[in-house]
Amino acid sequence: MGYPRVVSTFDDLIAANERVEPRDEMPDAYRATLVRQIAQHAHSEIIGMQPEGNWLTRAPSLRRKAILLAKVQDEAGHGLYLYAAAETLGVSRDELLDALHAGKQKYSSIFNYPTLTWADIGAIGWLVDGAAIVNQVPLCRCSYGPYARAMVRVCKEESFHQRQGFELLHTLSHGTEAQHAMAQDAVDRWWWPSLMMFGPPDDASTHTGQSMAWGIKRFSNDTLRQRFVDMTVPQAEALGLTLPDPELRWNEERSSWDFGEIDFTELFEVVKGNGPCNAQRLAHRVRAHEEGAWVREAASAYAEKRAAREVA
Ligand code: FAQ
Repeated sequence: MGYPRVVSTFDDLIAANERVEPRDEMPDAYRATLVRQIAQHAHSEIIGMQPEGNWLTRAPSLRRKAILLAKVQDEAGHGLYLYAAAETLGVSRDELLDALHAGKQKYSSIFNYPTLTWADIGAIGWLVDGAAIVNQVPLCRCSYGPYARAMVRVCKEESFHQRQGFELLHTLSHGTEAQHAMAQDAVDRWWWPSLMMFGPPDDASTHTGQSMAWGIKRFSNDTLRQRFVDMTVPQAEALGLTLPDPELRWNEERSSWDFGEIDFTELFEVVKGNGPCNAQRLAHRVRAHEEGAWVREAASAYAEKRAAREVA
């Protein structure tokens, strides 16, 4: 930071709402919580390339293909910023990837659903990136410096992604009857899983209390979920699409939208590995990693050669 800090112990930094930096002392549990959350977040970004990657070769125009390619590349970049942020906590990228591949670390439930039609690409941009923004904007103020700074850039790119999803769905929704139906079907399938991205309800969330006390999370899962619903309902109207919840109602008293009950057993099943695509996503990820071994070896050999040349 550009100014000298007047407080230095971990508790002082948290109480003063200052950033904790990699060389600061921090409790083991704080470090472990951050590694868990940042690793899960990084894994989500790279596993999240698969559902959309599925449509790269079948995008309906060159313009749409170029946009989708750029978006999928952005997700890879987000993964890299996040692995780099996790590495400042003393874990290596190899360790984190091994944990993902062995099923010991999680990634977001949302990426275990299939992308059945082109409209799913719009629904992911609009709903999944929309939910990601609501969840991640407060993380730009997370107490851990490297995570917070990574989030600033990620959020800028996510907001671009969300708008491309909205624009894609808007085009379909105002196209032919079949295109409108395809857009509606995608929204019907992605709405509830998007609400589940925010995690279990507050009374079943294991980490929220401690994470909020440490300034890692700034809002609870339910607060952010409600914020997402409030933001999305008017957008659905602008799109000319219906959200698949007959209980959605404006609540004057709360100045918020009431919504129907979420089937959290589905979230817990998907998180346990029983979603529609869990096995496929992980197997693909492991295969891609193994097939990329030669690239990592070549990059290391090149780096060694350059370092030796510099010494000489
Ligand atoms: N999926 O006590 P809590 C993206 C787990 S956006 C899987 O409430 P916490 C962009 C949780 O880990 C998606 N697991 O946990 C993109 C914990 O398990 P553990 C990624 C879930 O951490 C768009 C247990 O349940 N975003 O990638 C989920 O306080 C398009 C108890 O839950 C982030 O990761 C779930 N949905 O709150 C990319 C954001 N929910 O570890 C490509 C950062 C909960 O004890 C294409 N993460 N669990 O075994 C967070 O904000 C938090 O970690 C929450 C969960 C809010 C996700």
